[in-house]
Amino acid sequence: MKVISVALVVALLGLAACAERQAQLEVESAWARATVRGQKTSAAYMHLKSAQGATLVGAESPVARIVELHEMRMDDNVMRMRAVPKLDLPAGKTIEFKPGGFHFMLIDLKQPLGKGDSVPITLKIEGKDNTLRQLEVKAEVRDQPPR
Ligand SMILES: [Cu+2]
Repeated sequence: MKVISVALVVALLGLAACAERQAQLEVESAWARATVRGQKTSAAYMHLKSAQGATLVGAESPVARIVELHEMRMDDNVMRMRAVPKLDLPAGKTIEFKPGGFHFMLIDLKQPLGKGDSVPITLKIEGKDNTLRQLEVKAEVRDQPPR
């Protein structure tokens, strides 16, 4: 009888760990580009990895009136930027937001972004179970990408 109850506890713990992992999104190297005087837009970058797979459906930040997901891509030898409504984060794959690629466009900044500041960005993540979660990320303000 004792063996069975131990096994049950282990199973329950395993289940809890699994649910936790599903909620989790790994975020690394989050940074936002410092602004110069009068600049009203900037961009933020980070690496995202979802263990179970999820969809990034939006973002917001107290420092900008609007935050959009953008993608830069070459189009007939011209670098173009376009807004993407949402972005799939396949299970276990690192998606890099970086200059020249995906970025969070910070539009209509309410304050200048000074080097060394920390900018909160709230990511809106839709899980495979269709639940919407919010995750706050702190992006370090820098004038160049972290190495
Ligand atoms: Cu952009």
